[in-house]
Amino acid sequence: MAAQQAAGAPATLVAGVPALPSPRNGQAAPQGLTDGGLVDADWQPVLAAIGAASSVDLVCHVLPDGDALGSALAAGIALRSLGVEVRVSFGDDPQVVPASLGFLPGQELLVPASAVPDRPELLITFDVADARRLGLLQTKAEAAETLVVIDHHASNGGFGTHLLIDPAAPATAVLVDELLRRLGVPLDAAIATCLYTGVATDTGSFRYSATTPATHELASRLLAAGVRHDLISRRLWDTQSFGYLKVLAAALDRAVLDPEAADGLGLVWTWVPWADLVRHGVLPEEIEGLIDVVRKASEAETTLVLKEDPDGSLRGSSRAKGAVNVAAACGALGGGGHAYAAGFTSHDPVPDTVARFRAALRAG
Ligand SMILES: [Mn+2]
Repeated sequence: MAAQQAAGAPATLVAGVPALPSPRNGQAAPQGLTDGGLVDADWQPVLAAIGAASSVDLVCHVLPDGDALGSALAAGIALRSLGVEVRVSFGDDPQVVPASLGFLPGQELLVPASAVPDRPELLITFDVADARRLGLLQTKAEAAETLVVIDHHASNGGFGTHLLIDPAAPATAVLVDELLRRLGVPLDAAIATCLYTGVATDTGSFRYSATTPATHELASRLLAAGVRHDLISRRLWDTQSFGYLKVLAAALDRAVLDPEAADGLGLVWTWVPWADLVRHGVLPEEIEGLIDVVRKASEAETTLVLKEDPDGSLRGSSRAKGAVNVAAACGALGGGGHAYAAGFTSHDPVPDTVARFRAALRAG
């Protein structure tokens, strides 16, 4: 769900929530199949490309969350079952699967970015809103003969040869479910675990507004396929190191409430210095959910958490509750994402970054 952009991102590439490059052809969605509006004509060339490929590379964004990695692994397990040679990868070095996602099946398919061919025959990206979010794999993806983009970020400007982008979908995993249905691959417990992790992650356990009856219908099918939703939930949301609690405590102590930001709707913000992570032995991916505590403040429509990286740059994550579009504000700072969850990278000091974010909120 986090949508931080690659370091050094120019401010012009992602501008708010642009119109999509027409993946829908103006036709109605098949009733009950998906949350959104992709139609047969969107899927057909992708199914044909998969059918014709001798190997497929499945890639998600750097610092993967449950939707990104769950989607890529689900597709990997499914394509493997069809006898397709598959590699799953993401462009971090070192490539580290977050501890909270350690239970995901299919990780034997993971290869380092260096093992992805320089010019892949068919490469599919999952949950990647912007080619720069491919990290080390950006160049290889852009050199692919066929580059399929499967995503649900409204800010996705479309960077592939085939776009399966549906901003109405609550998770990329929902689109992968549709892909597998069209490929004729039945849900098994392993695939369902990956997809459930994606949907549960991006809907905040089916709480966020993008959750629809179709989302619950999918959850029903996933549970019927053997998903242990109780264990997944505990791993995703209810398991943290003691060090994390100390980092959280410091971040909450540092939090500032600005009731006048965003047209008087209020902003709560805080930051996490890299030194806090070092001191308490906490990895950067462990604090991705910290914002969910900060954003509970009833006085604030908007939440901003700045997380310092070792090089001093700040990864900004922002959330809104419905009245403010943080994708637009983060877009103004060179990032992007969803209206209610977006991010950016800043190379300015904390006070300057907060001031720029505040100004972007005010500009709407
Ligand atoms: Mn997602």
